[in-house]
Amino acid sequence: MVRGPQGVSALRTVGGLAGALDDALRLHGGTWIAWVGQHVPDELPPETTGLAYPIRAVRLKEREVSHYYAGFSNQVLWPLCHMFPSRCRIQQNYWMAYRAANERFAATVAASVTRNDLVWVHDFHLCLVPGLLRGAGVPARVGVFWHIPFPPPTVFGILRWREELLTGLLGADLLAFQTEADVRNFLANVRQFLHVPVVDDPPTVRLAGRDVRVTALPIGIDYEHFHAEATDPDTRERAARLRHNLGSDVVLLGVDRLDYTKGIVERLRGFERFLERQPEWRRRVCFVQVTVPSRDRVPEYRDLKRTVDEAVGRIAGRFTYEGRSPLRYLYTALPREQLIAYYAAADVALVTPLRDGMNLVAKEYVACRVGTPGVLVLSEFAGAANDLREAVLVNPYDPEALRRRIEIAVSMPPEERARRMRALDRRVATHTIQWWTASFLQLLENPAATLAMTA
Ligand code: GDG
Repeated sequence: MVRGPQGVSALRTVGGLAGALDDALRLHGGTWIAWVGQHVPDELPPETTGLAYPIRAVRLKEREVSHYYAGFSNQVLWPLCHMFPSRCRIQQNYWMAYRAANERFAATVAASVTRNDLVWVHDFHLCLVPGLLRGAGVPARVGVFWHIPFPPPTVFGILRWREELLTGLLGADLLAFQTEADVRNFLANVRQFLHVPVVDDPPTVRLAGRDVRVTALPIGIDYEHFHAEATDPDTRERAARLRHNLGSDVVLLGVDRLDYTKGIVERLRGFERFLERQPEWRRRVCFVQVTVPSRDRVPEYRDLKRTVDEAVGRIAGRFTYEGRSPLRYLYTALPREQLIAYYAAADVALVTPLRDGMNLVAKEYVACRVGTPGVLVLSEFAGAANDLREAVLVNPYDPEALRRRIEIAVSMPPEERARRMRALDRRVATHTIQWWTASFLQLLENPAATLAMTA
């Protein structure tokens, strides 16, 4: 939220988490309880923000935000869950701030809900909230969705607060993860560190007096929106203009928040290797990498920006020929309609994170490309790879594998592109954001329910 001369207004954060919550609230109604910055009133009705639902603000001081959000959330849980334990900055003061912030969130929720409400707790920033709500005797049902990967006990276990975090999560009635592998990892942690009984089918944690249902629920996208936008004549025209301006036969695209988990540096190395080894493609391809600024409070993200800038400069310097570079780098958040025009313009999407809970960019690209089949090159380590098996899968840690997959993608015959894209499209069109939100709410209301395949 930002306060301007006209009052408070909402700025949309770019990223999978905020987008998913926004969609869920628009579809089903409710109140978003959130930290929304300083100097904002406690209650923000839709008329003041332009959003479709009210916001109830949780107040956190600047220092609390820096230790709780930039500290414990982004420099401990984020790297740990993405399997980068050596990037964790494990500090007691971060943990204290995390606990205090979770208490503030829980107190605001407790003051807001009644018996028939459903409380949807979102992500790794709020692990302790379900346990706090249960401890306070809050009568509503509580579900957690965990957007990022959940690591195995060998990795999660390095945290000295592992028992508190797991116990906090188990305050919920429902815990949903992106993939079956995340569910298995979570249950293995519960077995190993809490020594409570766990049932595998359906995955359930048996606590004294109650069960917690644990499930995989892969997040989807608003398929109809992306599909309709991508086929709209204005978008097609914009995409044609982009292609013309890029001036190449084949357009490759990468779209990510600036984050070390997204494998941007590794992807650039793979592309550089492709240009080195395949000189015949140098003047025929253009790789557009869109990178959205992210978490610039965290020093490591500032360092990453420098490393990416250097790689971009090196590749452009080595391979620009007669004023045309095979690499275009955009460090910005594009308006949604422009992003869709890029999806529509790209023959190949390079979605190669080192680790990702799901990755919505992969699904958005598919929804935009079924009419004019493109090729999705997808990391084996993205949650999306579980579902999107017809993509060209790649190990993003291996530059030679990246080079080879780029070569396969740019030379793929049209019939094979179309066959793969049709299969991918069916999967993305089935497990949409509407299916995901409805399934989550259905399971939260009735944990014994079985999921329908479509919303
Ligand atoms: C987290 C998890 C999980 C990107 N650039 C622009 C832009 N975007 C939008 C995309 C997409 C979203 O941001 C990115 O979502 P991802 O899933 O790719 O990645 P994270 O932000 O890391 O999301 C992830 C997700 O939560 C959901 O559960 O899939 O694993 O890490 O929607 O379209 N949007 C606009 N301009 C851009 O330049 N407007």
